[in-house]
Amino acid sequence: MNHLREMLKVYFIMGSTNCFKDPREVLAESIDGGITMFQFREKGDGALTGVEKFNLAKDLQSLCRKNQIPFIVNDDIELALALDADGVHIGQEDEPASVVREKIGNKILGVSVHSMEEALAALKDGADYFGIGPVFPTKTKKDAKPSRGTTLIEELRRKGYSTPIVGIGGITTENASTVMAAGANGISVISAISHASSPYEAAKILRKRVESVEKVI
Ligand code: 3NM
Repeated sequence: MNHLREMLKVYFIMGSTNCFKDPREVLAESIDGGITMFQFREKGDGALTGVEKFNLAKDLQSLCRKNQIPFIVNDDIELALALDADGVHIGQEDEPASVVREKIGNKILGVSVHSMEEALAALKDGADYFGIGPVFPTKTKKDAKPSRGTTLIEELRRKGYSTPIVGIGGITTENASTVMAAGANGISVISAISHASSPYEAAKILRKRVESVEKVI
């Protein structure tokens, strides 16, 4: 899936609780700046539910569609199916990846992994890409594990696994290149774009940083 590698380059994740202004505006600006994939992650204190969540997801998906940006849903398989999203991203605490794979057919399936064991299990269950983090300390996810740098990304590459990987957690315009150099195909960020005074500029700089690192995988 070489195409997926391209799509993972600048993977913007957010929901309404991550934004200081209308999420539609934030997403539109980030798309103009050059994000390559989007994940709707409506979580945390004050997160929307029910019809409000559905309507926001629909609006964000339609922005993505207009701009040929893949639209991925975090955790909520029913929402992903109802919207006919391009894919789903799940963590270790969600339904097993094998069950999710059955439900979503050939949609994109991303799985967050934190160890070699989790990575191998996710591969067996049909994951298309791994989210590996937190690479750096993050304040965005309250229950994030301690940051571990790029060790797991490097280990997977050293052992010859070519599965597409995005790093996540505390990634900024300053440190994005480090993650790419370790063997990731892209970076996923929430606050580096959603909290930026200009999501457009932030996305543009992140894209530049990611593309300035020569990829071997
Ligand atoms: N998952 P920011 S860290 C959603 O380690 C998420 O699996 C993580 O937000 C993991 O880019 C994280 O603002 C938060 O640090 C990322």
